[in-house]
Amino acid sequence: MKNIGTHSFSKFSDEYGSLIALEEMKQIPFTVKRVYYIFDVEEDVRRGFHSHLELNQMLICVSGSVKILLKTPYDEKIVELNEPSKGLYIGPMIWREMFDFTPGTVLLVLADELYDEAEYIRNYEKYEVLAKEYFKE
Ligand code: T46
Repeated sequence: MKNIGTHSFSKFSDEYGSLIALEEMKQIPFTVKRVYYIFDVEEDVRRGFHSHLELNQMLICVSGSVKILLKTPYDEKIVELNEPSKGLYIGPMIWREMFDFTPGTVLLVLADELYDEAEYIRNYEKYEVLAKEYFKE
């Protein structure tokens, strides 16, 4: 699927525990301008329901598990994030919905731009029109 990628991060593990290091333009394929995390989500809650015009993000479930629906007018898949060494890259023009958060889940997100509500497409009909044009062969 275009503008989507899964990444496996190296883990430093020993008898004292584990550590994962993420650096921009290395494990993260962009410069990181913003970090946020989503937590305290009830099990029956579904979030997201939007796309971004240009934003690049890496989603990492540092604790617990969550499913992500990724959708374009031409394709659709669900990725489960359930380990801190797994990253889900989401590029521009991908509709996303996050659901099935297990209790205690923390979803960490690294983004290449500062927060800008004008860069969100939150209406699916509007998204579909723009995405059909964006993804057309
Ligand atoms: C995304 C998915 C994975 C801010 O003020 N600054 C921020 O950087 C962010 C991300 C959000 N907010 C405010 C905007 C809303 O009033 O926090 C509130 C909740 O945001 P939203 O409803 O957009 O949350 P989600 O979980 O639907 O989406 C978030 C990100 O917004 C989005 O970029 O890709 O997580």
